Amino acid sequence: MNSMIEPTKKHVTVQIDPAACARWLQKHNNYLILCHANPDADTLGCGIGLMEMLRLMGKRAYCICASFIPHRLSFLCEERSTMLLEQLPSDFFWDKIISVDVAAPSLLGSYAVPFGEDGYIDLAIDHHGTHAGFAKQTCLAPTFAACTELIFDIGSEIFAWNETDRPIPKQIAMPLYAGLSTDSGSFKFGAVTPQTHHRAAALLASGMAHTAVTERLYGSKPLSAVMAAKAAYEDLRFFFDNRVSLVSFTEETMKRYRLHDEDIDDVINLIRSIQGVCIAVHIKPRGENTYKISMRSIEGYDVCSVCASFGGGGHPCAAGCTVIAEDAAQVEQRILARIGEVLNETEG
Ligand SMILES: [Mn+2]
Repeated sequence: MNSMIEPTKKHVTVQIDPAACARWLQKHNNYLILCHANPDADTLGCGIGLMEMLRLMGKRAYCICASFIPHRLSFLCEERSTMLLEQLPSDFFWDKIISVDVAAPSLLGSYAVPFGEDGYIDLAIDHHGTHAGFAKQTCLAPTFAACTELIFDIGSEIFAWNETDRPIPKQIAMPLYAGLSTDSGSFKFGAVTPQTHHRAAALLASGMAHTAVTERLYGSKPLSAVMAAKAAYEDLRFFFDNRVSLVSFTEETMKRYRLHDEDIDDVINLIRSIQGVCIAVHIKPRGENTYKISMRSIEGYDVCSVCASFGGGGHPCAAGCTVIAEDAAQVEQRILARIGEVLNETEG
C-alpha cells in the first residue's frame, strides 16, 4: 500500500439503523425529500411513501425530482409529470433534507448543484453497495432488493404496523410496493429473501389495489417503448460467443424513431433476457461526445466492476456509467475490452 495516495475525505458520515432513523424523523418538522434524476419506481416509491409517513406523523414533507416523471410512474405522484423545486408551496421551508435511493450526489441530476455538496443532505436512505457516504447520516441496507424495503422498516419502527389492528395505510403501502416489485425484478432477483416477501405480504395486507399497480408498471407499454424495442432489435449485436449482447443508440436513432430518454430504459432488460446472454450493454447518447452506458448481468457476472472502472457504479447485476469519447464505436470498444477481462476473471 502506498500511503501517499490516501483519499482525502471531506467529511465522515454517521451510519444509523432504521430505529435511529425513526427517532430522528420524530425530532424535526419540515422535511424535503430528494429522489434521483431519471426516476424509477424505487426512488419515487421511497420519496412518496416517506412523504406520506411524515405527513401522518403531523410533519410537513415534500418530495422533489430533477427529471420528468415517466407516464407509467406518474400514478405514484397524483399523475403529475414533474415534481420540481420551483413547484413547492411558497410557504414551505425545510429544515432537514433526505435523499432516497441515491447512491451518489451526481445522480441528483440538476439538483446535484444545490444539494449535492458533501454533508449538505442530512440523511441518505439507500440500498446501493456503492453508496458514496455523502450525507451527514446514512441508513444503508446494501443487501435489500429495493430501497422501499428500508422505508418500510423505518415505518414499522414508527407506527408498529400489524395486519390485524394497525394496517399500513394504502397511500403508503402502494408506493412502497411499486418500488419493491420493480427493484426486485418482480421478485425474481437474487437479492429477494424471505424478508422481502414478508414485507410484500404486509404491504398487500393494506388492501391496496396491487393489480392496478402492476398493470400500470408492466401491463401497458407506450408506443414509444415499442419503437425503442424495434430500434434495439435492429442494432442488436452479440460478442464473446453470444454471451454479451449490445445495443448502441445514436442521436440519429433517437430522432428516426422519435424516442425520448425515458422511452429507452427498458431496452437493457429486453436484451439481457436473451437465452445464453450473461452480460447486456446499452449505449445511449447524452449530448456531444457523451454516452450513458447501462449494463445488466446474470448472477455471478459483476457489471458493477465494469462500470466502476469508468467512474460509475450500481449493483453487481445492474450498473451504469457515463463515458466521454469521440464516438459510440470507441465507447463500444473500450467497454467490450473491459467486459472481456471480467468474463476471463469470472470463468477463469
Ligand atoms: Mn433502488
